[in-house]
This record gives sequence, C-alpha cells and structure tokens, in this order.
Amino acid sequence: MDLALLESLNDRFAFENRLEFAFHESGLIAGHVKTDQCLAEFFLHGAHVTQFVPQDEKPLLFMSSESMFDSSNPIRGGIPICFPWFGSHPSNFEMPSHGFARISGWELVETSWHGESVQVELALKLAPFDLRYVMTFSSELHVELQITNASDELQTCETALHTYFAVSNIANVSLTGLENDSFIDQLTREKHPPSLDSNGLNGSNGPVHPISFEKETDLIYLETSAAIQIHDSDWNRTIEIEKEGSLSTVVWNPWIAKSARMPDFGNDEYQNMVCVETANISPQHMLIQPNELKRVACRHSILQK
Ligand code: TA6
Repeated sequence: MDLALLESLNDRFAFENRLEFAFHESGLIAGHVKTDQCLAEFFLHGAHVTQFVPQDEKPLLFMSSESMFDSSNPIRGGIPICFPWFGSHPSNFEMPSHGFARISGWELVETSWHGESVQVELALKLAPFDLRYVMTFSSELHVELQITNASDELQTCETALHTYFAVSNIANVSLTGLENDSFIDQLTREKHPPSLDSNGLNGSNGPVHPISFEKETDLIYLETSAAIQIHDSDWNRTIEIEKEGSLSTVVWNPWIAKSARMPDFGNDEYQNMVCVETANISPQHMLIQPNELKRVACRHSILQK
C-alpha cells in the first residue's frame, strides 16, 4: 500500500466531506463520494463504479459478495467497462473476456464539484486508443466513455458499459423499451425480429414484452438507442437507463447453472441483479477515424414512484 500515493491523490483531487480516496481492504484505491444527493464508490482499477445510492433510495447497483479485488481480475458487479472488444476476443481466446479496460489501472486526471454534483475524470492509454471516463454523481449517475483514435489509421472497436442493477428479486422484474428492436439470443446465436409486430402482438417467439425472466437470459438488441426501464414491483421503483452514442443494448441474467459456474458470483445472486448494458457490439461496432473522438454514455435515474 503506497501511502504517499494515497496522500498525493487526496491532496490533489479530494474535496473535504464530498470526495476522498482510501485503500480498500484489498489494497486497491477507492474513491468515496458523499453528498446530500448520493453515496457512491469507485475504483481506479478498471475505472469501476461499484456503488451508487441516491438519497432515500436503495442501492442502484448490484455488487457480488464473491467479487475479486485484485489488479488482474475484473470486479464483479457495478459498471465494468468492456473495451476494445465485447465477450471473447474475436480471434485469440487467450485474451481476457471483454477486453483490457476493466482490468487496467486508470489514472485520475480531474475532479470537480458543482452544487451537489461531483464529477471525476479518469484516463487510460490502450493503444491505439486514448480513453477518458467521466463519472458524474448527483441524484442520478451519469457515466461517459470518451474514445479517441490516437493512430493515423481507421480503427474499429466494441464497447459496453456493463451495468449490474440491484433488484429485489428477479421474479419481480420486467423491462420495457426494447419491444420494437430485433435481437440476437447469445445462447442460441439466433437472430429474432422485434418481439412486437406492427399490431403490438408478440410475433417472434422471442421474450414476452415487457421482458420478464424465467431462465438464463443473454440478449443483444441491435440498432437501438431506445431508453430502457427496469420495473421492480417489490421495491416499487422504476430505473431508467438513457443511452447516448450506443446502438446495442445487452440484457443479461445468468440464472442458476451459469451462476454456479462463476467463481466470483454467489450461486443465488442471480435473483438480485439484472444487467442492462449500453453498448456498441458487432454488427454495430464502432469505426473511429484518426484523431476522432467518439462518446458512449449512460444516464441512470430512478423515476419517482
Ligand atoms: O453481457 C453478457 C455477457 O457477455 C454474458 O455472456 C456473460 O459472459 C457476461 O457478459 C459476463 O461476462 P464476464 O466475462 O464478466 O464473466
């Protein structure tokens, strides 16, 4: 534990009573936000938001009790940043799932606060890209990944803000906003047309809309910039996810068998989470020209009851 580094970070970037940095028990450095509007936590490792609790609300994000916290593994829960590819590497299976961004040490570059909103900016060089990640903590959680092509050639990449949302029980949860979008079922690799046809009928044998969950669910919705709502009837709340710069949305719950295969995820934890991911995944991968900057962002808010 580098105490001098921690002291330097607090001297340069902390705000008394709003933002401070401390060592997590793992030795990783965590930022802690505390304002009148929210409590939040993030790690420099992976630029990983792990907690966001709006005032008088339950936590927005799910964190696994089995998560690893070390410099070579991703944190399980919160908002992992998948970049520069999604899922398995397209040609080299020895490469880490979901790319390097979520297992890299990001550099703190700027912090600021305006009223009750705290903003934190982190940076990572992941050749041929320069990344910035801007987290804004207010009564809502806004995160933005800024991707600059630092090379002199056209580059392609995929990305996903792989947000794990906390829910009372997956049996009480339904999703709206994706009814009109075609999707690929990752488990069967089958592509389906929009679930609701022009008459509003479920013509695709796909998930019934609103989407509910009765089994492992791993769906990539294509060519959609639609906002998504997570309805939780037991916690009597609706989480809204508003995307910017994203044409893919992933909906995932591992359910029973996959949960048991994940070493950093409790066997029953599938009941208390759902992933809705703001993404750009092939065939909606990103094409970035030399020196071009592209942004992918997401605003997470809890709609008033
Ligand atoms: O976003 C869904 C997904 O691609 C699933 O297929 C599952 O693998 C999940 O991501 C978690 O991946 P990870 O590498 O974090 O275990």
